[in-house]
Amino acid sequence: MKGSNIVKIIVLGADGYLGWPTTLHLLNQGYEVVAVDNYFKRKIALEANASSLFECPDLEERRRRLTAPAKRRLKVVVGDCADYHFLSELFRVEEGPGGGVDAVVHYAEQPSGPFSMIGFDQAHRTLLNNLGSTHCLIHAVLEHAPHCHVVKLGTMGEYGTPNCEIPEGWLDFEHKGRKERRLFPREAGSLYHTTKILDTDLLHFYVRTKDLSVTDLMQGPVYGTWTPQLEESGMDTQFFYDGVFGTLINRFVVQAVVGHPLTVYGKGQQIRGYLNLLDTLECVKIAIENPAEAGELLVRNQYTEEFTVNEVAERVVRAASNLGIEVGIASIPNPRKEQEKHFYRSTNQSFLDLGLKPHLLDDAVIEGMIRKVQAVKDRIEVDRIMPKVKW
Ligand code: USQ
Repeated sequence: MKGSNIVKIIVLGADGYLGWPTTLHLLNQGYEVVAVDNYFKRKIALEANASSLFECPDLEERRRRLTAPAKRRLKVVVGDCADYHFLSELFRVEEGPGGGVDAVVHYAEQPSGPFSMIGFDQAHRTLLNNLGSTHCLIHAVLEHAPHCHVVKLGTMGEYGTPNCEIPEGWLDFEHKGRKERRLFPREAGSLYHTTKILDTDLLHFYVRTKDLSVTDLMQGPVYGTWTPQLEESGMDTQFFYDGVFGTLINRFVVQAVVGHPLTVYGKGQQIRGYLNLLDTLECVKIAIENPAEAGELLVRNQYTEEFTVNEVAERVVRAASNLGIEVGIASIPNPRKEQEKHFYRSTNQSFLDLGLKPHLLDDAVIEGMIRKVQAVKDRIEVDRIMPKVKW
């Protein structure tokens, strides 16, 4: 369904760092939202001796604390998206006779590269959960809501770091005198990132054979703690800083607050495309409101700025210093197998063309994050900072 006709959106993985702010953002836009989660991430975080820096009640409690009208338009369902009977029943009920599910946002995946590389058990659960939830979703949509637009969170890490420019999903090429268009070759750096490649292939197969409508979002590492709706609700989103679930900028901010030298892995010349949490929410909304056609796989690159790890470290050091915190930078042996010095060029033109106004990583943004983290400094467990998973 196009643009303003959209009414009901299901968010899978609504308990997470992105899922809850996305839910609030969509409610704020006037949509009805069905927020689904089985708290898998909370469970595996505990296994990995990690937990959110900010206290976060579960989804049912967060819904209870919301005020109308958002509360009225939010339904919370607890269940496992890799369980077909659960997901199929959810779509059957929500599709109902009176109104359909217009879009589903699929975040219900194990999101950590390091977790997926701990050992067989973690790798296998990542594979089963991520591919399982995507496969169940595809069939639940086909069975009960075939018109429903699937907005799937992928990762820029699917592309890896090729020695040529990364397009938005598709590569037009000529081989032995004939022209063809295929998905850009992908090569990931962890088992988790590889499951995202496999997800894309699975979705593409059902796009070709069953006319599924899919937008695959190639997202870079996200940073940030603040959205207007989080502030208004008086509740934070989950925020990790440990070596397994924490991502670069969020980790560096926490490290600065406790005066831990910023953990640059290896040479620190690894380049990634980063984005503010605020821009994730806006990109997902734009993707929902500009859906793929039936039988189309739309791929959009979702980041706003490219940095080396060293550049991020220097910015965090500077912002911390503005607040009177002096912190150093430590280059530590890279726990990951990844290219540390490489060519990197990509494009995020499709979201810019659709009106995205990026929130860039300036001193004020980092300072705001530092202040927010300072308020819960006592909760930071310093022994969670150094990376312990190696591959
Ligand atoms: N890095 C450091 N020091 C640290 C942490 C990370 O130098 O303390 C480096 C890493 O080696 C890597 C870069 O920073 O080169 C980014 O690492 P990250 O941990 O922030 O991001 P990554 O493991 O790639 O995964 C995160 C999310 C994942 C998402 C992905 C987008 O956990 O869910 O898919 O970002 S992307 O990186 O574009 O694939």
